[in-house]
Amino acid sequence: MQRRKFLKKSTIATAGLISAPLIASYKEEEEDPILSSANKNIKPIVIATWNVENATAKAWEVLVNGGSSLDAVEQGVMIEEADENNQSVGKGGRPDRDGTVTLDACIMDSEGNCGAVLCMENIMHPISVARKVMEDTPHVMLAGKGAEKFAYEKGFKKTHLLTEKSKQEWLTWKKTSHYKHIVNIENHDTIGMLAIDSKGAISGACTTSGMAYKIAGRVGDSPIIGAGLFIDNEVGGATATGVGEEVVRTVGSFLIVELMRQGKSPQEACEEGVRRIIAKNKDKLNFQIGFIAINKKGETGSYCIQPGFSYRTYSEAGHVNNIPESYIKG
Ligand code: SD4
Repeated sequence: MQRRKFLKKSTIATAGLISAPLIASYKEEEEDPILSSANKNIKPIVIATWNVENATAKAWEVLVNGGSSLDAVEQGVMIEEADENNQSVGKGGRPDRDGTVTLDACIMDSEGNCGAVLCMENIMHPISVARKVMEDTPHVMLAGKGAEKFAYEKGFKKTHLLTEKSKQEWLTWKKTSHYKHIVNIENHDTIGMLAIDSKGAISGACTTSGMAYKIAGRVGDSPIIGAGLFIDNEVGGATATGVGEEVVRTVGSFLIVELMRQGKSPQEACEEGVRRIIAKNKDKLNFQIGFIAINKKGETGSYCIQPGFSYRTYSEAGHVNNIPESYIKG
């Protein structure tokens, strides 16, 4: 059996790119009974916070070509990191209150391996540096100058991350220097992405420039394994966007995966995750949190505090921008 051919066949079929009779004849020729019975219920899927159409399209392209979920989530979020118009991620991200862009990211694979970079300057693709931390070091997290130095050692190029647009907005902000959350405008475009590949492996990635005009050195939930992202291949995965301090306080993504382990659906688990945050903030719900989750079966769920959050899914069912229910109704 040529493993490569089997993967190609199954991904073409799941993408709905060839007709049923053609799939049948393809199967007769090449099907491996052991592999196919193990894989027949696996439906590749990618899910990401916010309406990041290009990012999910890239991840899906990796999946339908037989690529791993780890490659899919890395290459998917890299699209947003390189997009200067996304002012919450990578190049073009909004700076801290001193005018410096610092990036946070983490990645986790189906084996429970993980890597993260925190508060790193001058590197456009923190997710790829996080992957190098995971794969090439005995550590999980590198921060600040150490992370940047490590990136250069691995061949990453120095890039000026502050664009003119983000600089001008920061200069305007500096006139008042008033730091407060503005729901859905404050930079809630952190990209958290989860994917299942044709082998059933679940991986996730999360990348951000953090809260705009934060105190220099501040790190939120996004690069913290368990808070901004968590994967357990026996159960599923979850990732978050929103005010990171609140997600850290409840270890939100780990909580959601554990709730799914206890039998909750991804939707029920996301709702409970949001409720835990609400319980700690009864009188001051003036911020946004959005969770997305996926289970082993490829079922998805999402819930948020405020209206305004959306998430993308790409599977054999299509490429969809979804509007989840919110705790506070619009
Ligand atoms: C953080 N969770 O640093 C991130 C912010 C965010 O879109 O979601 N930005 O707290």
